[in-house]
Amino acid sequence: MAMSACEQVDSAIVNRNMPKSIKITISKANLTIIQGDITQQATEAIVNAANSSLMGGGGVDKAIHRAGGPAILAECKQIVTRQGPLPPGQAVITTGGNLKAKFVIHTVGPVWHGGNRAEAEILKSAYQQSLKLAAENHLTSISFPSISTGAYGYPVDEAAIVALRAVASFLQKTTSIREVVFVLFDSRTYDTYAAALENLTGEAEIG
Ligand code: AR6
Repeated sequence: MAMSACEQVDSAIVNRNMPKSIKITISKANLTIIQGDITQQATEAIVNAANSSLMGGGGVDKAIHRAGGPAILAECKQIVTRQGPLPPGQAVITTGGNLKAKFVIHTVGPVWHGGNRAEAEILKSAYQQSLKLAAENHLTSISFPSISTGAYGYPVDEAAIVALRAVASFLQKTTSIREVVFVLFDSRTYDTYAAALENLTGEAEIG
């Protein structure tokens, strides 16, 4: 009895310290989910869950501008001067400044209003426009945070399904992109994406 209690304690410690990740293959690309901080990612681009002003904010937006330095905001200002505020569901690209990632792709997810204001379409578009922009710039790897599920209030379980489906359907087409990583900040968000990914891989479309 004492022995098995000990083993349980050991395995609990191992599980707590184990890096969490799941990787699947879709067409020619890997899709990975991990728990972590997106500012530390070394993919060619990382995606920022920005707001339409592109002037920074809280959450992942704040973390990216802080880690990447002022060159990112300088380019965002030029973009807004040129084309105005960025509508939800659209994406633009800037330098990554001091980040490991060479580029930041800024997109704006929907604010959650209950689900009847085209939130799912806008969220899908935010992912797909970001991927399209990456492909147009001949990039091969990109990391995403969980867009809209922080300050914008989108329920994580619903957002995870939209996000994974949007990426999976993009990767099924011909594209330069070979690696997509979802970098999920907290364990509840990671676990929700892990469950959604397991459900989706059970479906023929991305098996
Ligand atoms: N790495 C990865 N994910 C992160 C990080 C990080 N360093 N920091 C936070 N997250 P949010 P939204 C997670 O609020 O809901 C901003 O003020 C966070 O835990 O950043 O799209 C913008 O300027 C959550 O799971 O973005 C906009 O005004 C996820 O990133 C507004 O918030 C998204 O949370 C956008 O809201």
